[in-house]
Amino acid sequence: MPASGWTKTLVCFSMLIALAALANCSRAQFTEVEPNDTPRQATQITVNATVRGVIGTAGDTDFFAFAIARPTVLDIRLSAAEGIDHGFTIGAIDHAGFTPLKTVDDGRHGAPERMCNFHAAPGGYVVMVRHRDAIGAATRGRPYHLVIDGRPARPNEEREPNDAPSAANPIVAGQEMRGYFSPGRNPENRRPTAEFREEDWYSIDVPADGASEASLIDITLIGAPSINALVCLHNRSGAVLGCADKNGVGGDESLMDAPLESAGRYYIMVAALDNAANGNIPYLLTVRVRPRSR
Ligand SMILES: [Ca+2]
Ligand SMILES: [Ca+2]
Ligand SMILES: [Ca+2]
Ligand SMILES: [Ca+2]
Repeated sequence: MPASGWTKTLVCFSMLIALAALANCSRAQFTEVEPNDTPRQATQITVNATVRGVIGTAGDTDFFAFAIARPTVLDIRLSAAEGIDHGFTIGAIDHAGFTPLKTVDDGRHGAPERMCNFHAAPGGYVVMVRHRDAIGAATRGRPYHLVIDGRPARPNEEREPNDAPSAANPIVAGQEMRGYFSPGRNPENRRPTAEFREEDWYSIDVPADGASEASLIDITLIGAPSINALVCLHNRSGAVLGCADKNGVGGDESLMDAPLESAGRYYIMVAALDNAANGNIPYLLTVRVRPRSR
């Protein structure tokens, strides 16, 4: 091959390497700085970053802080650390201190953790990585990677955390709402009938209808692969008016022709059975309200 041909080949090869490097380096790279054992000591990072940390001692906790300038949906992934049962908590931080907002701890020893759609308003945030049980000398020094990606919020998608009626996402009749079964369990849910169940709560306001004193509601949930979904309708005081759980893993659910007692606020709760998670494919929730025919 003539010299110019070699030159072109080298240039092309260099460009390919540069493109590959660019793809690998699209996230900022950080390494934890110990001591980072309290929110005030947190290692400063950014969104769209990979952070390398180490579970260094039996009681090690690692805090990472970042700022959000505009509403952002965070996809937070914690890699497996061999032999270690770890998890993370994301919370807000301001002059008043650290306020935990969501804890993710689905897997046990050697399992990764993920929450795909934490909705962050502008402000300061901290992610805390810690392990569930005291680690021995054999597992000290095991590294992990924390990856935090951000994207703009889309219309008609759930806003986590939405784990109780008081944090329900408003839903409008006829609109299709997109949500995720992610994470698979909620360690903060201590209700005896649903202990550790990760729940997504939605609220709908049914207006008074001059032509009809009561209405019917139809709820349809297009499920997600690997998930056995459950959907329930609650009234304003929390009583269950009905649930749909007719189909198994990957199936859809629907609650049709459910009579509403009166105008006012109602709640819809979506959950996965068996603490299963799917952070890749969303479910789709649609609610319709219509007058009861006389
Ligand atoms: Ca630490
Ligand atoms: Ca875990
Ligand atoms: Ca969810
Ligand atoms: Ca939720």
